[in-house]
Amino acid sequence: ASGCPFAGDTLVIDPLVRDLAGETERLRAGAPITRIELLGAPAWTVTRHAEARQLLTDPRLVKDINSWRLWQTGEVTREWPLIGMIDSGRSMFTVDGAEHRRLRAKTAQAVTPRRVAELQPVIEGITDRLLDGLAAAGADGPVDLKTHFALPLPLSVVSELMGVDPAEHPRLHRMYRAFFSMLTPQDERLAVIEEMDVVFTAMVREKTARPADDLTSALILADEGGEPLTEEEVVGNLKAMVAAGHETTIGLILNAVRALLSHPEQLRLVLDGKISWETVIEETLRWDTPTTHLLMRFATEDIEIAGMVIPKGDGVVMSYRAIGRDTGQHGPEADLFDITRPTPIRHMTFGHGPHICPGAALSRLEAGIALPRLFDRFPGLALAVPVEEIRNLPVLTQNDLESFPVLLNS
Ligand code: HEM
Ligand code: PLO
Repeated sequence: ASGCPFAGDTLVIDPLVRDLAGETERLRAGAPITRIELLGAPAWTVTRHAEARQLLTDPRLVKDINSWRLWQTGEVTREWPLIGMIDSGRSMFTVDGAEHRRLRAKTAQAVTPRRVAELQPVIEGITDRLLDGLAAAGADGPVDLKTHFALPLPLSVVSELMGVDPAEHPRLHRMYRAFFSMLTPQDERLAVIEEMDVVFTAMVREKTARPADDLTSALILADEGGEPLTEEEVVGNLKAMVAAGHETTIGLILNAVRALLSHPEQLRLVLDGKISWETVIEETLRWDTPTTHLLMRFATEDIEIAGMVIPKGDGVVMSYRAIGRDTGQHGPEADLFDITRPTPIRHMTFGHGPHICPGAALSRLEAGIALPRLFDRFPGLALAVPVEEIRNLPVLTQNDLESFPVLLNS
């Protein structure tokens, strides 16, 4: 009631994301491993680079929800609003060890930097088509860069990769919006989760009947050492790829545009060719991470770290936003956006260890095409509202902007 987000030493994470900057500051000011509360569920969060690096390769931390004490005791159930982030079916996102390698191998091979480079002409084509649409929509005034550019681009690219019919895009977008928003009533969210399973299972069955030249068909046909993936596993991987491909790269593109438009002297350096787009992308990834909090891992034993103990059965979150601004890793100016920083940018925004993001090369390629083409086409691009008015959606785990009004020819 006092408005103080701390209850004892527990930082209560605001599901409505009303003050992301303040929350990140409080996490950075706290211990490397901090006690948090996620919609009533207590957990730990990791806020520093070194500790995250260590824990992300610790086999005593696992993704299987059955290792969570609060799940075993029934204190957390399917009624908990964040349940879909954890109890999402069998896929590379929810298993560990040898099973994880089996589930992930085929996907990982398909998205190596070399393989995704083959998508370059496809991404360029999608980008240019979207820029035409953006120009038309923004001819006479402000236009939403999210709706017309940052959102459809990654969804179209991941759909091309996985073989998802573009006719499904409006429906997929509606489902993800409801899935991620913490304002969605839980019965509706559970219905949407069910609907996603129906939609993606139908897609997998269609590809099983008529394999095509896409990664979903390759996953169906894969023979992982004599043990092909089950239908549930293919559906799980497809769900993970589409959700992750759609939900994160939007943030990378919008956050880069936001950072540049609110640091015009740095934008100048980029447009004059003095600093590369690659540097812009890496600094954006570090400073304004698409993933705020990654849920969740569970301790299968007591784990001693940073002078404390994570008890067996407890849940552990990775607060990638705070991790990206760790002064221990990035220096005293870690909370400044600075593409001229003297030290190399070694961030952990794609994770680390066995679950490290398989889509990293793809999202870098997308942003590396989208950003220069956007500024090439609209050199006078400007925010249509003061930067403080660009707000986050009520999405606890993702750094998800409500909208992004711009003027194309200011
Ligand atoms: C996992 C970040 C784009 C697919 C992850 C993780 C992070 C991440 C932090 C989890 C690390 C952990 O376990 O703690 C990002 C960011 C992106 C991005 C910041 C864009 C800027 C993509 C794209 C795809 C993708 C484009 C698909 C095409 C996945 C999948 C996983 C994953 C399938 C689960 C991997 C596993 O658990 O083995 N990503 N990602 N991501 N990402 Fe990405
Ligand atoms: C989204 C709901 C799907 O049905 C299952 C799923 C798998 C992968 C998850 C994704 C969900 C949410 C967004 C995640 C993605 C992996 C990477 C991505 C967490 C739970 C990030 C980093 O935001």
